[in-house]
Amino acid sequence: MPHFPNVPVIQFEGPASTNPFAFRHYNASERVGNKTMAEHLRFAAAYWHVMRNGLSDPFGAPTALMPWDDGSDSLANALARVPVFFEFLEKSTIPFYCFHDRDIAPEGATLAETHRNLDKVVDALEAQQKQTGKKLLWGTACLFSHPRYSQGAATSPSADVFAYAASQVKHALEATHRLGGSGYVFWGGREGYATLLNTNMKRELDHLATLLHLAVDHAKKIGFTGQFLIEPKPREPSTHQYDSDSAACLNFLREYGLLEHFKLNLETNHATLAGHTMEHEMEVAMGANALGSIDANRGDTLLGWDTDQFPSDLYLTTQIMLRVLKMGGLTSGGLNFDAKRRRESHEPEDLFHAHIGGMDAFAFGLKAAYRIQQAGTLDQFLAKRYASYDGGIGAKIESRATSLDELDQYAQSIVPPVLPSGRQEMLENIFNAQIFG
Ligand code: XUL
Ligand code: CO
Repeated sequence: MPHFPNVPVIQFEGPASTNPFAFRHYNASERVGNKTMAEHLRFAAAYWHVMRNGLSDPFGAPTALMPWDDGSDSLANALARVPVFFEFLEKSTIPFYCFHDRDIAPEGATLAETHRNLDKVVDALEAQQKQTGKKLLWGTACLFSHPRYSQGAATSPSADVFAYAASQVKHALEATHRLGGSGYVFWGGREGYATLLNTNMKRELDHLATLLHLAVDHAKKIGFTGQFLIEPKPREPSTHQYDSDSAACLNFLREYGLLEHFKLNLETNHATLAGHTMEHEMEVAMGANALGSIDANRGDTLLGWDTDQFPSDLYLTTQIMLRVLKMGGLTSGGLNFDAKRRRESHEPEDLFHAHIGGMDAFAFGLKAAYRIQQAGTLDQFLAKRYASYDGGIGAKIESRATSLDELDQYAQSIVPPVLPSGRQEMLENIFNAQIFG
């Protein structure tokens, strides 16, 4: 019996379609350059939002209607959710998914029972993957919901809590490996502090690095060759989170000898919480060859928290896809809809409207970004703007083959520099012209 009886498998009908259950831009097999849209975009659905997010907020109860869910935390209920999720993946045509261990399987009375619960649900996921061809983009461990993690997981002041977190990571990593996941994510929602009065920051950072090293070691041991990822976010739920933005994460990875093992999973709303644009965060990660994957959502400029809204801003999706194209594609990463419906959009079919909108917004962004790349005007402008470094004194500066003495002499010998315009508005017009199509 279908769980979304009124929803068909979503098809591409083109920009003129008025069917709310159709794509206007996302046409999986359509080629953009040398790849299909499906290959470029690698969409993933988040198990936690699709199956577990009741849409409560700090002031109100859950509103989401989930007729398939008995509301209990039983293993049977967890197993019953699995086919519902795969029906959602089939009908939305989303090829990948992501999960936290605790989204898919409940805590047991003991840690051993918790791990057994996970194994049973992983059996069910494995069977569904085989049947449907859907794939796991990445797995992760939820090290932030349970009260034992209220003071941190890897950064807890308690070594026993660290051991609990490590045990969870071991099993979540093994589950990810079994399901053929392309990656494994660490997001440290509680890896930070509320006050420095009770915090030994240096020790906590050392411990966080230790957990990541242990995970890398264990991956080698079990033969998991997927990509490890860190997901930056500056705050919420902690007042200050150590993995606050791309630059902070890169510095941390470098300092602890982890950069060769990790890339970043960048989330749009986390970038804005950090006071950056998503484009900025992407540029920082790309500069270190460390952009691994994307959690595709957006924030709300009127609200200062993580609203996790579905991406619908075409300017933003174009900016993101321009950089994905520039780096040559997402390789093992994807565009994971770490996004939830508004609390008012509580009916099951809203799950589809939300994902259709996000997929179309990114397909549009891909096409616009490709037009911008093909036109080459922005790249040419950039190349010309920095051309003084291509030869002469500029090339010496770039290769550090000069000295302050030489530059002093040089500067005194030339006509004082006159700068051409930065042409921001003209460049914005060029960008917009390609968005108009
Ligand atoms: C929370 C968030 C997480 C991570 C995975 O803001 O983004 O869902 O993506 O733990
Ligand atoms: Co996320």
